[in-house]
Amino acid sequence: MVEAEAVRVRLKDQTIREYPQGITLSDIAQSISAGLARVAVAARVNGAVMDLSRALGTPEAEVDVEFIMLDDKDGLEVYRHTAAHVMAQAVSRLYPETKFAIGPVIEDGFYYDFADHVFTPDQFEAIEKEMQTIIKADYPIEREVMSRDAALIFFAERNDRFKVEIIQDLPADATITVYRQGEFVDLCRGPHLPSTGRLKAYKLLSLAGAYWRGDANREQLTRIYATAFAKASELEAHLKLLEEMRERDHRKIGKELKLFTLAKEVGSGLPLWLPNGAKVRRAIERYIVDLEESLGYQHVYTPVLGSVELYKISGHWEHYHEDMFPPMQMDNEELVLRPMNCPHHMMIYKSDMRSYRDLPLRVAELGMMHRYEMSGTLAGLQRVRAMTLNDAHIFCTPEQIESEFTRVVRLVERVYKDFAITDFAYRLSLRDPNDKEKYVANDEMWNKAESMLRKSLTDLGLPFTEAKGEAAFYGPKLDVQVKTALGKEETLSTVQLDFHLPNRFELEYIGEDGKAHRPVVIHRGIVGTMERMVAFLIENYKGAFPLWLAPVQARVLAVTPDQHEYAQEVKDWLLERGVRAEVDIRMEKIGYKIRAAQLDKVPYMLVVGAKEAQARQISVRRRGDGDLGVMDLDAFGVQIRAEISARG
Ligand code: TSB
Ligand code: ZN
Repeated sequence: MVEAEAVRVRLKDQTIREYPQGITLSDIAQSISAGLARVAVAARVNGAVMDLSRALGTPEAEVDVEFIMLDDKDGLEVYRHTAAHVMAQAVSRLYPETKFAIGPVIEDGFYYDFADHVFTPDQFEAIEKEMQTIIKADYPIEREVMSRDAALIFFAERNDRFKVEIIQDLPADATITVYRQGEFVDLCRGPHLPSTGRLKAYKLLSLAGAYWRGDANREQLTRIYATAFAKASELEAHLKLLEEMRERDHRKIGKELKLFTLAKEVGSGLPLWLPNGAKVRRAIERYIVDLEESLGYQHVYTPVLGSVELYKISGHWEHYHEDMFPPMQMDNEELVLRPMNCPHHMMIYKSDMRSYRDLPLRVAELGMMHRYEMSGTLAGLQRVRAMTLNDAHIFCTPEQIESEFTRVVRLVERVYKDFAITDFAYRLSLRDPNDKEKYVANDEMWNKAESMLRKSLTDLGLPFTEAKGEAAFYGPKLDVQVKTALGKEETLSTVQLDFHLPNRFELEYIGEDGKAHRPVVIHRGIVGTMERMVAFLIENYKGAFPLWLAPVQARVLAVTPDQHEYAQEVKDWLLERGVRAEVDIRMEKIGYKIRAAQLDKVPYMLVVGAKEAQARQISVRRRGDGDLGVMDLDAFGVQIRAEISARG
């Protein structure tokens, strides 16, 4: 008998232990302490995460072994990955016709994509129960290496079309592993927990549609989102957080406060602004147009349609085609819904002779545009197909770029302050030099524009991150990133440096030297699209808009029908003074009306009873502050108007 050679294992505390070759990681854990063996979920072997059932075979050098627990990110990932398998096993027991696509771990949980069975949320309980049975059975989870051919035969025999396709895409010499727990086998790279019994707290969360391989032309699948945590208390805390996020979702609040609606009959991604939402939007539009005019912007109006020719000149046709609605033929013209306002503004620039004295020329518009966004990405007002952008194109000389850019950044800061937006981050969005299709080809131009933007940001002392592949097709951008209630990152404001469109449109100005020069264009959206901004604000304020933006700023509540007339009078008086007011003259008790106004998040409730009516007074309640006492109507008018203009 040949004696097995020893494996030298270096543990995390740098101690070295020797074990017989072939020892498993779990035996090593056991040899250190029973407690460790109980809590370890996997191990890092020379940096690579592995199953505890793996044996150490290399006798030569030392092997670094570090046991991973659930407080380690990799550990939690292994745990959730096993949870995905347990969920799939439960599904295959309950609905044997189901076919399995992929089931990866994601931030805060995992999902599995399924086909051939129609899932509904009311099946979740049964699946969770079956998972419990599988956990109780405590099946060991076994890793098995298969050759590509063997794996193909194995999964083809089971008609697992998705797994077969995945294997077919792997190279011939790929090491393929499957994981087995009880009767369930899944193609998987692992690693996994040692046995199903290690799983504790888990929950199925939601259903969503998904495409096989994320490709809209391939088969549609059903995705079950779920999550798992080491402890029940952690799961509970997470579910509570999810609930709070859902409570803040602008789609939910938008419905409750009657701000906007979407109708299948109108079309996907085409929102309808209800009176309340329209009031908020109008307040924002007035605010930003006034502010921009005070800063030297020239507001214009241009049509939502443009000829295909225009977009061929701009380059949208070549680089942005996929985001555009298809063209329509009329007489001898081919027209498209514009996806951006820039080409129209280029033509405004070109409508007259320009000299250096006219620059910077800041052409602004609340410009409506249409984009063909993928249906799966549409979300309430956040991502739509018809949108209005607080847009401007600043035409300037190369020397003016820096100061104009700074002015725009200052404007962003000012607007965010007025809207009380504090949670945002700057992102320098660069091109991906390998993506030849998306970006115009001109290395020199890109290098120049990108380094100019980077320098300006550094000079301004703004903290920013950089992202490749996020630039516009014509130039790099400074994007202002925010997070939605559901945790998704979106761009709200954008400032873009463009040397491309001025060339394409052959823009010129006469310089001091009397010669023709080419201007530069800064594209910028401050409020961004009305749609995305209002979606963001709804979530930011949880529906409780500050006074200056609230759809209804004051609601007059009549105590009895005797005060209906006076209530109407107060409302009209306020309306005339530019305060968005309404009455509640329903046949309800005053307590009910106050609660209703609170639910509607109305900032001011003006209660009018017999006494108030007689003295031309109102009893004032403020959202969050309660009763402020009785006031003369005139005094209240002065106060609320001052408060509105202060945007407090
Ligand atoms: C700033 N030509 C520039 C403009 O001059 C432009 O259109 N830039 S953009 O493509 O980045 O779009 C401007 C802003 O519109 C984005 O930063 C984003 O805030 C908003 N936006 C883009 N797509 C959508 C959409 N589908 N739904 C809602 N808002 C959107
Ligand atoms: Zn533009």
